Amino acid sequence: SSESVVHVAFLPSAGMGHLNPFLRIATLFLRHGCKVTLIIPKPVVSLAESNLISRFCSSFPHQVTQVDLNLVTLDPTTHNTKDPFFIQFNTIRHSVHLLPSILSSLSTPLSAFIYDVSLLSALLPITEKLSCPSYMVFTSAARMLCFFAHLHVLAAAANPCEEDTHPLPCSFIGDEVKIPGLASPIPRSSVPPLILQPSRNFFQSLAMEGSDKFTKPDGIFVNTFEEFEGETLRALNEGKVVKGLPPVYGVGPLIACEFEKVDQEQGQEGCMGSIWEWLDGKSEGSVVYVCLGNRTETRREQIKDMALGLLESGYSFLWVVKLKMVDKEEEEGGLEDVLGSELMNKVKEKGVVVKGFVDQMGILGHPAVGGFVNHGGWNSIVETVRQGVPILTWPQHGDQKITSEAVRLSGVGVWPQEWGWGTQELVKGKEIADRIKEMMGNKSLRVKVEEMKEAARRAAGVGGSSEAIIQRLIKEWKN
Ligand code: BUP
Repeated sequence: SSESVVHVAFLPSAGMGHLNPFLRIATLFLRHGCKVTLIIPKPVVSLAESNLISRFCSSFPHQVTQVDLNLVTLDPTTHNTKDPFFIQFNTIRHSVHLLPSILSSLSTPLSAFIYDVSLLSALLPITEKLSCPSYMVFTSAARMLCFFAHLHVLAAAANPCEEDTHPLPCSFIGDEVKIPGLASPIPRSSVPPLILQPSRNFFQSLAMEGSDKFTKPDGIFVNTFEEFEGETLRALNEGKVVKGLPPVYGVGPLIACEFEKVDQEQGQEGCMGSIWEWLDGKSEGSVVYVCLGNRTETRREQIKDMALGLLESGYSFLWVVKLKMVDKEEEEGGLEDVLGSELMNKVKEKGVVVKGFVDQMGILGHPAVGGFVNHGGWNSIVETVRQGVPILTWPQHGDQKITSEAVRLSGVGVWPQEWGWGTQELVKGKEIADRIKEMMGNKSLRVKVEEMKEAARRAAGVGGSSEAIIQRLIKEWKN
């Protein structure tokens, strides 16, 4: 009945790039009075994630219930990956048999179940038996969704009578991948390197196993919006990319919520106070913000040229450096060891270097910030668009070239394609300086970015496209 409470359960996977959009979507439902059960696979990989989960739960004490999914222990040799976040995906996939009893013990019946894309094929036997609809969150660009959903079509076309329905993807991806409904094809060089790797790995299996199952959820949430990825969203929703896809809901731009604000005095996040002070002293649009993601460690060989490039650009900079993939392992004093004291002193004169987790949305919203050098992490891209800051993308791995294509196609940033993958090729300081100057000084780019910022503000605002989708779903679930 219309009186009943709408109760939504969320099951995220691992990494801030997955957790952030999840909690932000959950918040959209909370704002409309829904009750939320957050199922957390335990133990959690990074400190940033566990901090965020606690802040989320304590911000909505009456609406959110946290339930633990205690992960099974797997033989480490079975993972087929060394990436701690992928190991977590795999472990969650092997623990989903514990879900039905968790879900059936919830005190109010579920209206909807929302889960992470990395769990799709493992969860199907369970979601098919649920008495409520289930939805998938796709944590990258709509363009990337097209690529994944189309993969199995390519594989089938290349191997019509093949017994093996998951042949090695590299054998059927040619010079470019043409996706029906999209004007520009995806070049082979943009395909995630793990997909093209000749030996079977975890990411490949995940992609191939999931690809033909994108039709199964009752809907797919994506952090994007009409003005940003309109052609792509239309192609998906008009059945051009793959027949039988459920509605693809562009609920973006997803932006940082109140609960994400970190206590400035606390732990590794305590650096924010001095960052605000430093930024406040800089003139409008004069600072380059650099952050190559939360889960990519920058190679030591690249760090030095990065420092040289930033110094040569002449701009002040705020540089978030990651020397370790998982923040719990980050050690003291690492950067000075890499740069040496002379270069380190120059860096300190012109910029601020941070190792911890920063309030990225806040930084992007500070008037002093005039450009963002980013790895192409999709959440970061959308946040940057919302804050109206020009982007220079430097893809490191995974989906980041395809997201960089989306950046370029929408006109909100530059992508020096010749730089290749950051985890494979080194870029010289001079190159970095030139491209930073190009981004910071480009007037027409700034105009485009302003337009997109306005569109993003409307999409996320009262009466915008994002709210309309949430309201429509809540209404559907009540009937
Ligand atoms: Br680092 C960092 N503060 O210091 P992406 C990240 N973030 O708020 P990912 C901070 O984490 P992959 C920091 O705003 C974004 O919402 C950032 O997600 C936030 O990339 C999120 O941008 C990071 O999608 O890599 O997770 O680094 O794309 O490989 O998952």
